[in-house]
Amino acid sequence: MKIVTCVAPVNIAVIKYWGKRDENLILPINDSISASLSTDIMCAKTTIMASPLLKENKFWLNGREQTFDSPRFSNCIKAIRARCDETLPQFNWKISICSENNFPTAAGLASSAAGYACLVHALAQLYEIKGEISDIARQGSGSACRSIYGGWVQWHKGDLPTGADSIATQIAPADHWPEMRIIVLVVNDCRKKYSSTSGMKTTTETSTLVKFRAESVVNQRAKAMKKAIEDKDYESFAEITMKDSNQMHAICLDTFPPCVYMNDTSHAIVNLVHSYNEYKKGQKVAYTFDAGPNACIYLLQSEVEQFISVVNHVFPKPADIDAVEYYRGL
Ligand code: 2P0
Repeated sequence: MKIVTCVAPVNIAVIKYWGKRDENLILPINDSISASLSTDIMCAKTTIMASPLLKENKFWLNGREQTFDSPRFSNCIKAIRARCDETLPQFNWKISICSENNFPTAAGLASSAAGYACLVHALAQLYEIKGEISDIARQGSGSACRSIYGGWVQWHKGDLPTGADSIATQIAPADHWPEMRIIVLVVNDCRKKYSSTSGMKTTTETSTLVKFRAESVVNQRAKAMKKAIEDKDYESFAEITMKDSNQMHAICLDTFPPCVYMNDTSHAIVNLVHSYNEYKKGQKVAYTFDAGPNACIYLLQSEVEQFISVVNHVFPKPADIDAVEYYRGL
C-alpha cells in the first residue's frame, strides 16, 4: 500500500489568462502571471491511497463521491500514468482519491486551479514521477498549471501544437516580496452566470478586441510585469495589474453575447481604489477581478490598515460587500 498527501495553493492572476487556442489541450492565447497564496491559509488538499486490496478506483471531492468520467480528470490521470514506470507495483493497483478545499466558498475564489494542481502533484508523488508536471495540471484547468508553484508564477503560452512547452515557471519565490498582501472583497458569493471555460470560448469565437490584446498588448505587458515583480516596483505592478484586469473585462463585454462579470459594487470598488490612489498621490492599492464580481486587492502591508478602514467606511456592514476577507498573500 502507498499513501501520499499534498497541498496546493490558490493563485490570483495579475496578467490574465482569457482565451484558448486549443480547447482540448487547454492551450492559452497568451502568457499569464499570478501569485500563489500561502498554503497556510488557503489550499486544496489531496490524499491518494493505492493498494492491491482496493477493488475499484474511487474519488471524493469535498466529501462527495465523484465519477472518474470527467474528460479533464481522466486526461490528467492518463497523462500522469503515461509518464510512470510501469514496473512499479502501484502502477497496477486501484486508487482512492480524497480531495478537499480548506478555504471558504464565500471567498469566491476559483477552486479548480488549486484542486487540479494538487491532484496532479499527488498523483506524481504516488507514481514517483520526477520533472515537469505543470503541463499535466494545465489539462485539468488552465490556471492550475500556475498553482504547481509557490510565489510569483508565469504560464508560458508555448508554441508547440502538442502543448509540451505550455508550462508554468516560477518568476520569484514567495519570500521575494514579503510585504505584499492580498485582500479579497466579497461582493457576491453566488455561482457565476457563465463559467470561465464557456466565457473564454465565446470570447475566442466572437471578440475582435481579444485578437488586438494577443497581438499588440499582452506580450509587452507580461514582460513589464515580470520586471516590476523582479524589481519589487509596486507602482508599476499596480498600474499593470489594474489595466490588465480592465482589459480582460473590456474583452468580456466585447464578447457576443457579452459576459458580464463585474457588477455595480465591483465598479464602486474600482472608483474607490482610484480615489484612494489619487489622494495618496501614487498607486498604493491595486484591484483585479476574475470571472465574477469579487475584488482581489494587491497592496503592501503598510497600506492594509488604512485601506481596510476606508472600505469599511464606504461599505458599512451589512451592505453590498458581505465580508472583507483578509489574507496574507504569498
Ligand atoms: C486567470 N481566469 O488568469 C483567469 C482570469 C479567470 C479570469 O484562469 O477553461 O478555470 O479550466 O482553463 O483555468 C479561470 O480559468 O479555465 C482563469 P479553464 P480556468 O486566472
